[in-house]
Parts: sequence; C-alpha cells; structure tokens
Amino acid sequence: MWSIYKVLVFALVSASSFTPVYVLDFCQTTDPDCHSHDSTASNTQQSQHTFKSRWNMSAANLIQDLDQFTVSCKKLMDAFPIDEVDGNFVRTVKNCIFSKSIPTPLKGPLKLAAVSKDVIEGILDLDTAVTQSDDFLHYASGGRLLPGSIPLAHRYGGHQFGYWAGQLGDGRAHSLGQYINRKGEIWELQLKGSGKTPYSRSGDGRAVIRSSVREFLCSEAMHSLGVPTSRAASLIVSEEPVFRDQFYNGNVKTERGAVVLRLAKSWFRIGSLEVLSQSGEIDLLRKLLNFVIDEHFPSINSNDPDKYLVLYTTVVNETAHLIAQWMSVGFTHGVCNTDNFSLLSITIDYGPFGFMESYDPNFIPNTSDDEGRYSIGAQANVGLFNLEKLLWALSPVLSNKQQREAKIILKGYVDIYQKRIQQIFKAKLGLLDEEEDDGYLIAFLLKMMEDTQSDFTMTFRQLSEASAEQLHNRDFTKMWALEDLSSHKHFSDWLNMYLLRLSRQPNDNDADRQDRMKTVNPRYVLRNWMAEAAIRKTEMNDFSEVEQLHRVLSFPFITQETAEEAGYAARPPLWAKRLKVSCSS
Ligand SMILES: *[C@@H]1O[C@H](CO)[C@@H](O)[C@H](O)[C@H]1NC(C)=O
Ligand SMILES: *[C@@H]1O[C@H](CO)[C@@H](O)[C@H](O)[C@H]1NC(C)=O
Ligand SMILES: *[C@@H]1O[C@H](CO)[C@@H](O)[C@H](O)[C@H]1NC(C)=O
Ligand SMILES: CC(=O)N[C@H]1CO[C@H](CO)[C@@H](O)[C@@H]1O
Repeated sequence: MWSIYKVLVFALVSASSFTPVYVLDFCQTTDPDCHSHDSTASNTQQSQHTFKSRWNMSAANLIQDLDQFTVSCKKLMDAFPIDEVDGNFVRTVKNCIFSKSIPTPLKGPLKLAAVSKDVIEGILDLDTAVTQSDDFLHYASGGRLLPGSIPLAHRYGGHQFGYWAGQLGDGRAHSLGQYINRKGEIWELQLKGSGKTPYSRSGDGRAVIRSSVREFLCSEAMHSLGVPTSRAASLIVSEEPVFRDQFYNGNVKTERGAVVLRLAKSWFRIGSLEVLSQSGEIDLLRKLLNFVIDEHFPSINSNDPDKYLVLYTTVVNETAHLIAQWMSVGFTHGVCNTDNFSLLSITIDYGPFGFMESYDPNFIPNTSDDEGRYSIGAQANVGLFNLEKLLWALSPVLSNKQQREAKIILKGYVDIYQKRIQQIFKAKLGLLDEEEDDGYLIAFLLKMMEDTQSDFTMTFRQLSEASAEQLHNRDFTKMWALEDLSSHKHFSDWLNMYLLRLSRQPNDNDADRQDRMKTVNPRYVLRNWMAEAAIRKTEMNDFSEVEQLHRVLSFPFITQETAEEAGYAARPPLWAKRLKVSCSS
C-alpha cells in the first residue's frame, strides 16, 4: 500500500508538466464570502451578512408552512421496479432498486438539537422558523410523512474491507423523496436512524446521538471546507434507549436514539451497481445507469454508444479529485467500502471518520481497524480498488473494446490524483508558477512534520499567517505548530529553501501570498475532541456547543473570536490524546 508520503515523493520526483492552479476553487463560486480574507469579526454580524448574500432571498419568499413543502418519489418509482414484498422484515431482495419502507417513529419527547440554516433556506427553500414547530420534529424524525413522500430503502451491495459482502442496502436510512428547489436542483432527502428496513440485517435501524452529532457537524463542515459532500438539514434527539457496544469490547451501554435529516443530489453508490452485476440483473443495471446519467451527468449524451465509458471516465476523475481534497484537509473517511463510495463522487456515510491532527501517514480514525486498511495514507489506493470494482460492475454493459479502454482510463487514476495533490499542496504553500524542486520542498516539509509530529492543520495555517519576515526571524510567538516544526534539525535548511522559492515569484507579494494561503488552509477543522465535548453536552440536552461548532465550522478559513476563546485553534487539550473514536454508530 502507498502512504501519502510515498505517493507524494513518487509524484514529486517525476511530475513536472501541469498547469498550476493559483488559488484552488475550494469554495462555491456563487459564494462571495467564502474567499473573504481573514478578519476577526463578531460572529453574529458576520453570519447575518453571509446568510443574506449567500442566498439573496428575502424571508417572505421562503416556504412558511410545512404543508406546502412537498417531496416527490414519482421519478424514482416510475424509473424502477419496486420490491413487491412489503414490511420491514429482513430478507433477500431481487429485481428491484428500492423497497417501500415506513420509518419507525422515535420515542419522545423529541428535541431539535441542531439545524443548518444554510440547508433549510438555501436548499430546501424553507423559512428556518418552521423548524421550531412540532410538525417539523415529526417530519424530520420519521414520525410523520412529508406531503408526497413514499419512503424507500435502497438495495445495494458492496465490498467491505476487501471482500464481497453480498446484499447490504439502507439498513437504517429512509429516502423520503426528491425535492426540486427554486434553483432547479434535485435533492434526495433521507432520514438516518429512522428504524428497520428490509436491509437492516442484525441492526436495530437506529443511530445514537454520538454518531448523529458527528455526521451533522462533519458533513456541514466539509461543505464549508469546499469538499463535495452530502449535507445535513437537522438533528433530532429522542429519549429512546438504544444499546451499543461502542468499542466492540462486550461493554454494552444504553445511549439515546437520534435522527439526522440529510440530503444529497443522489445516494447511489458503487455498490448500487455491483449488486445488480453480481446477481446478473443486467437490464436493471442498464436502467439504473441510464437514470443516473440522465439525472446527474447532463454533459453525457444519452445516445452516445460510449456513454457508460464516459461515465466511468468521469467517476475515475472525480474520485481522484475527491480523495485529493480529503487529503488536503487531513480528512480520513474510515470506512471506504464500495458501498460507502458515491457514484457522484461526494463524501457520504460519515462513520468513524477523523481529521488527522499530528501529521502521520498511518493515521487511522477507526481504532478497531488494526490493519490500517483505511488509514489516511491508504485512501488513494483504496479509491483505486473501489474504481476497479466499479469497472467490474460495469463490464456486462461494456463491449470488449470499451473494457480495454476503461482499463487504460483506470491506469490514469494515479496520475490524475498525483497531479491534483501536487497542485493542492503547492497552493497550501502559496507557490506560484512551477519549479523543478517544488515536489521536494513539499515532501521535505511533510517529512519534518512527520518527524516532529506537528499538527497538520495548524502548521499550514500558521505558515499562511506568518509574514516572510517573521519566518525569516523565526519569530513563532503563539505559533505552536511552527514551534513544534522548528525543533527539526533540518528546519533551517527547509525554511531557507522556502523563503528563496517565495522570493522568486515576481508577480507576488507577501500579503497576497498570505491571503491566498489563508483561503486554502483552514484554521478550524472538526477535531475529535471538539466533537466529543459537543456530544457530551448534547447527551445532557445542552445543544449550545453543537450550535457553536456548527457556526464556527461554517467559516473555517476566517479567524473568529468565539472559536479562539474555545481553543479550537490552540494546542489540543491533554485529554484529547487519550480519546478513542467511538466506532459503532
Ligand atoms: C439579489 O437579487 C436581486 C433581484 O433578483 C438582484 O437585483 C440583486 O442584484 C441581487 N443581489 C445580489 C447581491 O446578488
Ligand atoms: C475532473 O474533475 C474535476 C473536479 O470535479 C474537474 O474540475 C475537472 O474538470 C475534471 N477533468 C476532466 C478532464 O473532466
Ligand atoms: C473498524 O474496523 C474494524 C476492523 O476492520 C471493522 O470490523 C469495523 O466494522 C470498523 N468500524 C466501522 C464503524 O466501520
Ligand atoms: C458510516 C456508514 O454508513 N458506514 C457504512 C459503510 O458501509 C458499511 C457496509 O460496508 C456499513 O455497514 C456502514 O454502516
């Protein structure tokens, strides 16, 4: 297996010809505030300003009444045969893509623990005020169905930890239907933790507060970091007892059930295709592919005889880009099975994920993953594995010639990934143009970070915040990550090389470099200890910290007073080191 370090060094010694990207498009182009420069503004002012300019929509235009909010299952139901059997009992399902499945209401009292205004208003066109109603609590937790909703559970399969696992499917998620918003975008709404489905296997169909807080916060934080991801609209907690063996050590604890209302343009996965190929349902495979192409890949011509090959090419490219973006912020997914990999190449299924703190290519967020199959450094390779499985799933609808071409395309994956990684890390260092030694400069830095266990996020951030003069004078007061890094015996060599490299950028100045770097190097990421503190409070019905984290992480590139006071950019507290990720969800 590769590690990111090996991948980088490998890429960096050889690669040289590509177009450099000066400022990475980490944010939504429609989002004027995303690239705004560092400023310590008061949070409320800042978010009000941003909310307005983000949507440019007066409250009067938003839907005020939940009865007016309808979703539709028509497209999905018209496109595919639906499981003929009803009922939420576990079974093997054939010849369909979905089973009808009614959510099981959570036992009350229910409480709204968090809501994403960005999603509620910006995607769902709803006035946030409606989330304060009892109706919303029931709609968004599975107790009542939205107008038009016929809840569905999706049948899929997948390779888990390297092996074919057979039928998997939505075991605790229900698709409520699609919503087409004012911008004409199609979004599929899902509840997670809403009870058993035909695909629950031995599970209880529930999700606990712990894992739901993590999914809510992380999916929204990833969006704000500019990483393609599913979104979260709300988090509702209940008093329903749920039993979990958190560390798989026989120690079962009673936790509380929770439901996240989440959305994505589509929830189809590599495993959605694999299950059809595996069971020889080739007509249905073709139907699903045509549907996905028509609905989500408008640039692919549906009459093109090579359309499945073009789809494959697109997924290979976008998966490489997605994983490179994960690496750029130290995100480790934790369970990159083929059924947790989206066909639209967005991040889905937040489970035992983690943001790497001390730089370590072997960082593993899932403490039970002893082999390190899904360590941060292995992610690029796992992406390749999953794309191989995708190619296998597509083979029945590809001619021999197309299969040969697809294999060549797959070979190109490594190259796409490495080029992207190099662009990203150059941008993280503020490098313009191109020089032969750029790769060496990056690899050198990462090696020093590894040796000194420097914090990944804050090393890059503090390099952005330090002026060239400060760097030159090694004036790292309050820059704890750079202090750690500078203990390396080769630090001065590297620093001299870096400063010289920066001084050779004729169309640049130091302030521009800093500004540029601050738009790609976040100051705040969802560290485990931060999530943990919010989880503990949420479990006691105190939602203030979830809200605070959600707000802070919506502007990860901007220094914020509340975040500084909370220590979100400070050296992690001592207790954080002893923290184990809660794996069962
Ligand atoms: C907001 O929308 C109005 C009307 O559609 C438009 O005239 C105005 O320029 C927009 N403002 C911004 C900041 O986009
Ligand atoms: C590959 O994907 C990236 C990210 O979505 C996109 O910007 C780029 O244009 C794609 N490249 C090709 C050749 O399609
Ligand atoms: C963590 O890794 C172990 C060992 O591979 C695996 O059995 C377990 O399912 C993983 N946890 C999650 C939540 O995926
Ligand atoms: C977080 C999450 O949803 N992970 C899923 C990934 O896929 C496995 C099956 O391979 C599921 O069991 C997990 O729930």
